Amino acid sequence: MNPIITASLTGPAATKKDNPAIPGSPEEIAQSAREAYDAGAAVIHIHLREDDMFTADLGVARRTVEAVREVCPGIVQLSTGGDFDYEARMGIVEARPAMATLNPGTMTIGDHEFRNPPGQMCKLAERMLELGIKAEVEIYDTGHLGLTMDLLKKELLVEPLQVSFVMGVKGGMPADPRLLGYLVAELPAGTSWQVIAIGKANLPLTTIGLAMGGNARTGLEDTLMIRPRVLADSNAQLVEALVNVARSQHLEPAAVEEVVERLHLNVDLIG
Ligand code: KMH
Ligand code: ZN
Repeated sequence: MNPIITASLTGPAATKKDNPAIPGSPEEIAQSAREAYDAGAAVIHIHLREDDMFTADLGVARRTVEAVREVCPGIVQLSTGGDFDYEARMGIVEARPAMATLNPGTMTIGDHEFRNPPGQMCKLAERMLELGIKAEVEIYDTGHLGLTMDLLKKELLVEPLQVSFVMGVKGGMPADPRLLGYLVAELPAGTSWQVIAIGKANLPLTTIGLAMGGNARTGLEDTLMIRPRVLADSNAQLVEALVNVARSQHLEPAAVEEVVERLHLNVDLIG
């Protein structure tokens, strides 16, 4: 099956000081989204930015979704993660992206607490269902799989599941490919999955994920470097490198229409 390529344009942590190519406003995000789409990404994963600052402001979310849709046919996926209170994070989905992330477990990330209280997380899942927004579940550790299955049993998630295995975040599971055998085998049949590997693990782990039949993600959220000690000069450059890895395995990036069909996305929320 053709892999779904996601471009993670901004992220919750790095700024232009870390890599000047990180987009810092809705307009820059839209431009970078278009370039990443042209390089082969079908899904555009976005953490909001305004004036180079992180934000969970709903107005900015709306402007970002609109700006991206204007110039880029890719599928907008807004992050509901980041270091904001949970209410603000929940509010982001009111901008009605076609997809949004859902983080099922509270954990330590680096030196901060990433709070995803079960009650509020269920409310967010419920609201996303009401709005017809497809959830991408972010699994940072093996225990998050069980929490995901609980959401499925409660009918707060619908199949096919869209899942990311986040590897290499301090506080989550390591970027160790041995874990993937277990994780993938535990997924319900028909689940669409990818590896999100952070830092220098990005290229090797996404390569392994592709070889195992997964989708793949890259972007300045996941790695600032195109190769050791060399900053990536754009999100598109990272996507292009990943697409080359896919093509070396005789895999072509899935087109937007195919992703819409495979993930049962709400066509009213596609730009
Ligand atoms: N930042 C990544 C480690 C989200 O945005 O909700 C995981 C991620 C999840 O992208
Ligand atoms: Zn993210």
